[in-house]
Amino acid sequence: MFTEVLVAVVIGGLIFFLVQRSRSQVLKSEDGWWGVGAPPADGGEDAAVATAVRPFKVTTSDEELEDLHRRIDQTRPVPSLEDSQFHYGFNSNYLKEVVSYWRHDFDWRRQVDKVNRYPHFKTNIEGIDIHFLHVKPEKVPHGTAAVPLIMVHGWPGSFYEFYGLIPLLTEPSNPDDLAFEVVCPSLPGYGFSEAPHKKGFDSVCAARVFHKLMRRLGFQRFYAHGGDWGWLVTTNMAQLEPETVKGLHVNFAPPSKPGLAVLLSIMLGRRFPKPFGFTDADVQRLFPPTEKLLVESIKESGYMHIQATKPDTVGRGLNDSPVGLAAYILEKFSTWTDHDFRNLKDGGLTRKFSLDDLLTNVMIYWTSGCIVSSMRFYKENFSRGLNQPHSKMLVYVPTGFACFPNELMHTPKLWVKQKYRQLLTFTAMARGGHFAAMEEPQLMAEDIQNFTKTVEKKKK
Ligand SMILES: *[C@@H]1O[C@H](CO)[C@@H](O)[C@H](O)[C@H]1NC(C)=O
Ligand SMILES: CC(=O)N[C@H]1CO[C@H](CO)[C@@H](O)[C@@H]1O
Repeated sequence: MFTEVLVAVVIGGLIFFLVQRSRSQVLKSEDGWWGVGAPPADGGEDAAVATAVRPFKVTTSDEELEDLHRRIDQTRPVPSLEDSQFHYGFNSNYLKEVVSYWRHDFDWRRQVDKVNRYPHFKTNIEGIDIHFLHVKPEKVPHGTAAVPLIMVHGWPGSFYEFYGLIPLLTEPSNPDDLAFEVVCPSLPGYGFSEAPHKKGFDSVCAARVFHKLMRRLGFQRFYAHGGDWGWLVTTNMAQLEPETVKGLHVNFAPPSKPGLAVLLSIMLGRRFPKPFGFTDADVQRLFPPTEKLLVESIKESGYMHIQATKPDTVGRGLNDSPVGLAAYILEKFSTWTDHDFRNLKDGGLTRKFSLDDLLTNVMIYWTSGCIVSSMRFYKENFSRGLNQPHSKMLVYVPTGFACFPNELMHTPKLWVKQKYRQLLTFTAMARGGHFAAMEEPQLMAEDIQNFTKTVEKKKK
């Protein structure tokens, strides 16, 4: 009897110790330098100059537009196969229509004005210029303060994906809603953020750089939102400084290191959905016929293999050809919004987005010449293997998950909870795909409101 009690006490103590230890685990990272050459010696440059936050505006010129038009005019069309729709990639016949719109109707100067609607800035961190938007609410409800929120995009998106969402958060129409103060950076190597000049800039580096950005702007604690790579970067932010991130809201979360519960649910969940909390929709989405699952993932992951291995080769072609670049980027906006769009002649592109918005995102890649550096982020992430400290580490920051039905990889609540141990809200959304912030800004804004209110209430 005594030994049993002793054993129980020892085991209990051990579990308590392990749980406590993991809860206080913080991801470690060391400062980096991504500028050209060696970092400046101490006292070289004036620190105030080096860390200044400078206003920035997107600009264009006649030369830029003439160059673009010349290259578009010289494209060499390829007839698409009969009845191939979007199954062989971006349909060439439809591409002709998109490009004709781009060449003759799309007004980049007008779009530049729209992009400049919000205040842009740049500041140098770890040797590279980081571009970001900083949007403050015009008024905050009496007796409250604006809620700081960083929003991080992914590939092949940009800060522009958030243009529909930002005003809903900064100027909410419902008087009971919180007013957010939004910081929206470009990932290094994306859009107007400078590309790292050295190897090794991964999601943890991006997370560290964005923490430095938020500190420089004077935020002690803030919320974070992300999808696609933005999911991993904001997750790493929560792991680096759990005290600083008040709440984490994501709409993408593929399991990085499936634990026992996830593995069991994969093996048994189809026959016994209840114990795993699987809904009918979960079962349908998680367990298509095995062959279909395999074929689908091979069909749709080729881009990832290229970008994670030889981004600089194919990237050069895209950087020289606006038409090639548009096809490469916009194919994703079609298929990742709805896989069934591959059956349509026009890829369903304008069912959810306007050509003006889609081409503005393409122009951000084109004018900044960032496609190669944007693709390299895959290489830095995958070449060092999947078993990184951050993929094993759990997240204890309050988390909200928006589960969109057409997301690339479906993650049921159980799976999200395995990683995010304080999952406060999990919303099964009525509609929307991978670019949810751009496709369904209203739903996303509502969910961010609901989640943030839940966190704020809990604190009181
Ligand atoms: C947010 O909360 C409100 C009130 O509880 C609810 O009606 C609405 O459906 C929620 N919206 C989302 C997107 O979660
Ligand atoms: C080096 C690195 O950070 N690798 C990560 C890339 O992303 C996956 C998740 O998609 C992680 O599991 C890896 O650890």
